Amino acid sequence: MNKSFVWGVATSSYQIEGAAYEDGKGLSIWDIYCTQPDKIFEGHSGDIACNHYHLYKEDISLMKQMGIKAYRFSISWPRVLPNGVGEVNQKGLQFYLNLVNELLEAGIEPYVTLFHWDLPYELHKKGGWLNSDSPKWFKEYTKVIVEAFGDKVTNYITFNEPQCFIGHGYSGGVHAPGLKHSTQDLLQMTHHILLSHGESVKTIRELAPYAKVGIATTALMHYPTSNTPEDIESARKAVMDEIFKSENAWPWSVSWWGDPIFLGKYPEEGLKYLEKYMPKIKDGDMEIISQPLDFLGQNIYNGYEITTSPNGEVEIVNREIGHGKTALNWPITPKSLYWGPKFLYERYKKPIFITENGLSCHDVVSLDGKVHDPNRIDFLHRYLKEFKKAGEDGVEIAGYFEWSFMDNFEWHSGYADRFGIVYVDFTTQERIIKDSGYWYKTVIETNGKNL
Ligand code: IFM
Repeated sequence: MNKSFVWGVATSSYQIEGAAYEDGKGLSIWDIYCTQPDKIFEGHSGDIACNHYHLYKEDISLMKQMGIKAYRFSISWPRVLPNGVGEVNQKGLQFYLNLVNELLEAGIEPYVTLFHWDLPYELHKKGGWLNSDSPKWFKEYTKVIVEAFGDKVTNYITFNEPQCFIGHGYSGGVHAPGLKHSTQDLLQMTHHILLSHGESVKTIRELAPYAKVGIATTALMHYPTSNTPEDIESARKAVMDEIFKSENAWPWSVSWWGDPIFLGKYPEEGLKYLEKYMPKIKDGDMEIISQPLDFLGQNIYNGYEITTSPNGEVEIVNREIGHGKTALNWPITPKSLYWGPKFLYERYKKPIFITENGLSCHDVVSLDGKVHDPNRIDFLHRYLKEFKKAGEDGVEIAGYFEWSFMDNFEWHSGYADRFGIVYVDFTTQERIIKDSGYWYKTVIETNGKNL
């Protein structure tokens, strides 16, 4: 990896902070959703989570011990603005200032994600992303944060995985706020979110011209079965275009979000199917949305192997019998970390950060008091090798944020799934660095030479 390659870990506010009802924090849609019966595994919630709100100093000290250079965390919008707009909750804001100060003191660079799904409930009541004021709300929130941080924070990510909070939260109904909207509504929300992103970027540029700004998108990252030009083209199409053919799958597409942002237009392949449901796009909207960015953050977990059928069609290859899976039954497909960045770099020509990658394992504390997670080490090693290779083959790879720093609240699976490289005992809040955490330390120390 080159010298400036950023080695980090990632988390998000609702998944780790806890203190859901403390110090003047307002409610988020996740606070409300978790109180509803049968939504979350065994009725879990993020009320306490990893109690990071109170234990952040200890957590940062662990990061330092592990040699971590950068920490990607998100801000709970309602902790800072309990009503989403208007009066600022100074205690909430102070928490993030303390966090940033502590990180800087430890020599760890903060990467701030502005939105990782915990929308203020008060804004939800006003229609949330369907409300045409939502870009103004997000702009105001961005301003509060960027003014407070000043030059202490030089890296911002506007949204985390719009695919997922729209796809699960407003289309599939399995994440907060648990709704199933029509395609028209979903496309309207999408447009407002894209405008919110653009307004936020403009605000960051005005107030913090020194800052680097990006977004973190996600998608299945498919890879070709062979290196023939046909198979590579089929895999590229499978990532960028084919998804529009499956009904209701479009929110999960990377190009539906990436093209407006990086190319200033919705993708033609998608419009073929969605044009008839599209909201009105006002003059100037696409300019706001396509503010130049410094990088693309991509969260990558897996994809399908793709081949080309005899008549030239894109074809998914069945997974081999007994293929590797994570504890969440997600397939293990390291090549996604080679081809995903490659396809994205070719299309958008921006340095790529992997803003999330990792897995859930059945981790336990062994008799020796340690947490042995060889499967996670093997997974990370295989994926990182592929990402490194993408860099060697010409992709500008800027950094890698392992998901996640510590075990946390995995949305509708509650605490049943453990994604951390640090183990959390959710009864005592004790933390134990897993074997993978020690392994990651050696990767960072050698700047990836040992991969
Ligand atoms: O935990 C989530 C995270 O919040 C968003 N990306 C995927 C992770 C694992 O499911």
